[in-house]
Amino acid sequence: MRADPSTAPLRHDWTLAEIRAVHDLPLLELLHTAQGVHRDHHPKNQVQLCTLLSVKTGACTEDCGYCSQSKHHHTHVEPERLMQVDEVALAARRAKQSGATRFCMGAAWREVRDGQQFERLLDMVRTVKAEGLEACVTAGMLNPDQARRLREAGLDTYNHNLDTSREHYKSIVSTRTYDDRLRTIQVVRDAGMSVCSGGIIGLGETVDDRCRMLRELSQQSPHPESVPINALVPVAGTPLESLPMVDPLELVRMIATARILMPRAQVRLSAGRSSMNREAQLLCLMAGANSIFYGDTLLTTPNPDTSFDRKLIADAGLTPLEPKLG
Ligand code: SAM
Ligand code: DTB
Ligand code: SF4
Repeated sequence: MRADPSTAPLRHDWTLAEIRAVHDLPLLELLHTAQGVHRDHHPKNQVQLCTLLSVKTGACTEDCGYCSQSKHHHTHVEPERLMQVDEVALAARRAKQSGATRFCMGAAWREVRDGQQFERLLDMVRTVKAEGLEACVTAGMLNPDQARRLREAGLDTYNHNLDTSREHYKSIVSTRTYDDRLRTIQVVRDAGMSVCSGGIIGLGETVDDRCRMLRELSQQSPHPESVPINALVPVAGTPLESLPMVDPLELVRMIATARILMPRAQVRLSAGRSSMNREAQLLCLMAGANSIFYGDTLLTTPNPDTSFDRKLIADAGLTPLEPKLG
């Protein structure tokens, strides 16, 4: 009799060569394997709708080469102060009415600082939780006390991406280190929140860099509960503005490999859908993606509009994950 795959032990010791071998499988073979793992661990034909809101936009002191919100780059983004809690409450209510079950708030900070703004962020978390939504925040580095207070406010998940391999990271960001990222992820884990950590492809990295990033994530024990895979949205005025668009099939490979390495994680098809056709997006879902961002903008860049996504979901016979009652 076949052992129950959903309770089988997970691996944390994938080698680079093994990951690369999975990643480079013939595409149909890779898709078949990834879809098998997906069905063993997740409901079939389901997609979670997540809403993103930039609660504090721009003027970030970090110099992430891809980001529209760094004060080191001159982009279309006009800095905005931290939003008011009632504005966030309204956005969360709308998100829930439109069918989203997860609400992700982004703040363009290098790190969270104690004080009035942090108190307001905690209130935002309480408001989102009061709507019965999963709540996720991404706001830069955290110390253990801040992580504990976010957890106590009801925060489910903190997002902090590794973005790329340790080796390539230095060419993308100079104002913080890979170890800074790993430290915050550990602080989130120690506070008892779920970890959302993934990366971006299309930053001029090699395929080995992509596989190294997946090795880094899959070595964590437990695996991150949530793994967002972004394709670079090139933003005019950033150092990476002229990089070529990612071939959507490379995103499919990345999602499939993440699915196989981290069978229970929620793998999230994140930035980059605006430049992909429906068929490529469906291949990403076939490869094991659990969710999409739903709403006309991501943080500062466009996302497919909701009518496009509703039609995609209907035509593919997908079921959005049900909002919790109450
Ligand atoms: N300041 C916080 C931090 O450092 O984690 C959070 C905000 S940041 C906008 C969240 C993530 O969005 C980044 O780690 C990156 O992976 C992704 N991201 C940002 N700009 C992007 C772009 N132009 N294209 C694709 N992904 C992007
Ligand atoms: C993640 O990995 N992707 C989301 C979320 N986490 C916060 C953000 C994507 C941002 C895309 C660029 C923008 O809109 O500014
Ligand atoms: Fe700041 Fe986050 Fe953008 Fe980096 S990715 S510049 S830390 S907002």
